Amino acid sequence: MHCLFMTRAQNARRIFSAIVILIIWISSAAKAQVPQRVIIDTDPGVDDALAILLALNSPELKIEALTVVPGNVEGSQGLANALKILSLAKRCDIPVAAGAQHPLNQKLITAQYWHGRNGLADVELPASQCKPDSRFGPDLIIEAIHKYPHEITLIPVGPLTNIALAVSKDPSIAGLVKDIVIMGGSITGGNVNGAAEANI
Ligand SMILES: [Ca+2]
Repeated sequence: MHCLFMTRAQNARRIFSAIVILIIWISSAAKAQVPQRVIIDTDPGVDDALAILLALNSPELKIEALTVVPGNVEGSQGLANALKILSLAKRCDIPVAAGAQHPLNQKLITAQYWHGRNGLADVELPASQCKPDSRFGPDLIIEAIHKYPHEITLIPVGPLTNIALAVSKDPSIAGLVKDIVIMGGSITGGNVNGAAEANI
């Protein structure tokens, strides 16, 4: 989640950071001959939308699923956005699953003030041809990690609620996941207060 006091400069840095993190990771993944299996856990969000489109166009990655978490927008809006993004890219073959509908221990604070009412800068994408997967996002994460042990890299680019739920339900996945690449934290100060970053 973003805070109400995040400046445009902070948000620009955040978007830039998201893209840089993915580019650095994709660059390392590119050294591998086989596309890396990834699950993107997301709260789209303009920045996440760009990150998803970048990942979709990266032959180094095989996106096994998108799982949606509330953050920049509510879960239902995030799910609609994720579906529209995949539909736009003609990738309805990738499962998209709704996850948690609220944070575990606090009230949801969204960021439509920055990302627009629909979370995508109020750009109206065409209606989605993709349908949501019926599974609960954290269950899908657990299922995929057991299906491909030591092969799945998790890429949470929103609050970590779905990851927390998945690990709580099945702690064994912690030893079976290949890697986790998080957009969160900061080395220069927070965007919620002087020290705290929203996703963390
Ligand atoms: Ca995000």
